Parts: sequence; structure tokens; C-alpha cells
Amino acid sequence: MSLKLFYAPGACSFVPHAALALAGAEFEPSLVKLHKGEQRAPEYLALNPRGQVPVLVDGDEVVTQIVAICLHLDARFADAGLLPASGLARTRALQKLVWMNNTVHPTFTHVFMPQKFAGDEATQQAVKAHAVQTYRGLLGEIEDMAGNASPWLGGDKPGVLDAYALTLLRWGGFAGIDPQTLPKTWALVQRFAALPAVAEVIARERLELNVYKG
Ligand SMILES: N[C@@H](CCC(=O)N[C@@H](CS)C(=O)NCC(=O)O)C(=O)O
Repeated sequence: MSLKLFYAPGACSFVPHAALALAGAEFEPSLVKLHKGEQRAPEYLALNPRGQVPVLVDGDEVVTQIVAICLHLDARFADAGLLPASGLARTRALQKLVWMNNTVHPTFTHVFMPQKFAGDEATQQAVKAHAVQTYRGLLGEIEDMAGNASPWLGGDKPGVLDAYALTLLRWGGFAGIDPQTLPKTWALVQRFAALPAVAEVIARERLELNVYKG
């Protein structure tokens, strides 16, 4: 069955993008230019009516939502170890993955797209400022996880948690958070980015790892 991933550079779609590469999957990457509104084009909305990336097309099936896509890829490429295979290690990894997706990620959405949460400019600025503070604290929790990585966030193999940590830490730079103030996460993310499969994805997305401008 053919696999196709709709992604946007530097967006949360980096997580399944890196997962596919780590799994050594053959897939077709398809670029969606969010800044040009391509996610709202009728052809794209036919695929994902929510107008978001990522979208994974596996044969005739369309899968959305990062957690679902990660679980789908983990099942499809069981040997890749994108998540721990079983037991409490798997439970703990899912606990982290779901939290990254349902808490850290939406907090950054408040920073990056405050217009989704408030109508007027002043309230948007207040939403953003508050979310930056919250986001800093959440990255602090990821820093604790990175301190316990052995050697990756999910255990002995690099996987989706590391890919999400990279994405979230990188976004921190846009929120004015210097990644070097989170040294354990920064070291883990750099180590992850240096893996040949991941480096290829970073090159395709043309990502600068540290976007913090001081
Ligand atoms: N809950 C969704 C969130 C996906 C999401 O937030 N996608 C963002 C990029 S990081 C997006 O496509 N935004 C475009 C828009 O909202 O117009 C998931 O887990 O897949």
C-alpha cells in the first residue's frame, strides 16, 4: 500500500514525517503551504475538512491527528520502535505523547495564532503573553523528561517522542525561549537531528534547528 504524507515545514507534521523516515518507509511527501492557505483549498479540505496538517494517506485510507498517525505507523512498522512495544514503557510513552499533543502543542497555538482565541488585537496580545509563560513551564517538564532519557525519550530507540520534543523546543525559539536554557532537551534534540534519517527530513523541510533570535 502506498503512503503519502501531507506536511508543512516546521509544523507538527514533522512528527510523522520523522517517524516515516526513522521507519525506513517508502512514502511520498506532499508539501502544504500553510502561509498561502493551501490547507483551505477545496481539494485539501476534501481530504481533511479541518484544514490542518498532518494527513497520512495509506492506500485508500486517510488518517488525521498526530497521535492516531503515530499509532498507525507504529503498528505498520513494528520493528522500527517508534514507541516502546509493550508494557508500562509503552503506557508511559503514550502518556507523554498524548500530553505533548493535547497540552503543549495547543499552548503554542495560543502563541502562534492568538487570533484563533480572541477577536481584538489587545486581547490577542494578552493571550499570547500568557501562553508564552505557560509554554516555558511546559518545556521545563520536557527538560525533566530529557534528563531521564535512556538514551531517547521512549527508551532505547529514537521515536515519535523525540520528534515531538524537537518540534516543541524549536517552536519555543519563535516564542522567545532560548533552547540553550533547556540544555538537556537541546542536547537530545541535536542528537536526534543528527540521525541520518532525521537529517534528511530536516533538509527536506529546510529547517533551522535554533530559530531563537535573542
Ligand atoms: N490535533 C491536530 C492538530 C494539528 C495542527 O495543529 N496542525 C496545524 C500545524 S501545527 C495546522 O495545520 N494549522 C493550520 C491552520 O490551522 O490553518 C493533530 O494532532 O494533528
